[in-house]
Amino acid sequence: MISSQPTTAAPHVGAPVIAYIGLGSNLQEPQQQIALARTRILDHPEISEVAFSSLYHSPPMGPQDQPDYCNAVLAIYTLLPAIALLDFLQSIENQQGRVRQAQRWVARTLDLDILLYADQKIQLPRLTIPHPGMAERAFVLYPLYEIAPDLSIPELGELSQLLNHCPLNGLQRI
Ligand code: ROI
Repeated sequence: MISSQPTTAAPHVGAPVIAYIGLGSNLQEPQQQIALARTRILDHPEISEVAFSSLYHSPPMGPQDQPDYCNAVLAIYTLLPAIALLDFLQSIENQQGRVRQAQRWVARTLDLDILLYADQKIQLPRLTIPHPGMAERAFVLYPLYEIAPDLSIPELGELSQLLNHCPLNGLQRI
């Protein structure tokens, strides 16, 4: 029998969640890479901007034989599940010429990291949230504090407390 009723349920549409994205670049006009990435992220129909930090200049963490970085943090509202957000951010990294190398911690045109996704803890092969190592990274904590000073981070506690234990390590607001 042919039914006129739809046979599939409407997709579940959840409430938007807030997510924080760390942006970093140290190749090919880093400030422009960051600005372009912000525009591309906000072009997505299921993402809207909550806040964007200043740009920061930071010496490389890790191997020192690479240029200094430009860093920033973007807060968004999104309807995308965390993994779909990750896929989208990686597609932007690829569009902007990111070359994935076997060696870790090398120079890159663009790095987009999901730092926080709502107040969730996520442990998947491709994605760990909160972003591992964020508590030790001045180039993440200070821009994050600029746009969300009252933030409390799952497992890690108050952002303001984390800052107290994180030296600037040469970080400078541009
Ligand atoms: N160092 C700085 N200063 N900023 C970064 O965004 C950054 N990203 C990285 C490593 C190589 C760890 N160092 C960095 O992935």
